[in-house]
Amino acid sequence: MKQHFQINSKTGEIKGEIQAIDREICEKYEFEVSVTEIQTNYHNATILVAKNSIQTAKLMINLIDQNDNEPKFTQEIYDFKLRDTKKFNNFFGCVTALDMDKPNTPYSIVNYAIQNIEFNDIVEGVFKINQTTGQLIQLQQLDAEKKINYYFNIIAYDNFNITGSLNTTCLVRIDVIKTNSERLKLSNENWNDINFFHLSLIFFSTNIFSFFIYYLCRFIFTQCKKKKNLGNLEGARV
Ligand SMILES: [Ca+2]
Ligand SMILES: [Ca+2]
Repeated sequence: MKQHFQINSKTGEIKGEIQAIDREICEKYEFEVSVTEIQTNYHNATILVAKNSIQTAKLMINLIDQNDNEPKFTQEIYDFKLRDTKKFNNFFGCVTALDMDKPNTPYSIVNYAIQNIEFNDIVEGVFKINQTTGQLIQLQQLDAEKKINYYFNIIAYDNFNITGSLNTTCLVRIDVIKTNSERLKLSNENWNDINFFHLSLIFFSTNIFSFFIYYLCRFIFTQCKKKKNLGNLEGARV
């Protein structure tokens, strides 16, 4: 305490060492100040302290925050891998920056924005970031045959980017993974072949069964007819 604040014993003026005090380390200070009535005896050059002349008071100091911390990302580089089959409004990750200034104040509230760093490359319209949460969203389908990497910066800033705002940046690196479309196409063709085979088999089996039923009925009918003719012949003999 003593090294942070000093009092002028004659005027009562209190000074703090600005370099030594920081709200992020200690927000409140509390101490006692005493005042003493003295009497000087000029005759023999002595100082007398009057009885009951010492008074004390409590002093409480609350430090007002300053925006002296910039937001800091939890990582310098964020890597993501995206398949080129993913389409629209695909949430794929999040970046986070923390600010050590007083919580829930503009000095510590962090907002995010994308900074395009690639020459002649349009990240805008391909990716976007939620300004308040840092969530990254893919806006359109990617094509690994045209572009396999995207690089861009994200800036995190406090104090709503107005006077005295501090900021910092991180790098986002995205690899686009090619989906094996030939294999997918082949699989579809195989599936079609299998379906055709199954349908043919069902059709063939149905016809074989019908064919079997037809000959079974014909055989039974023939046997019945023979039996009937034999009965008639025996009746004629009698
Ligand atoms: Ca601060
Ligand atoms: Ca800050």
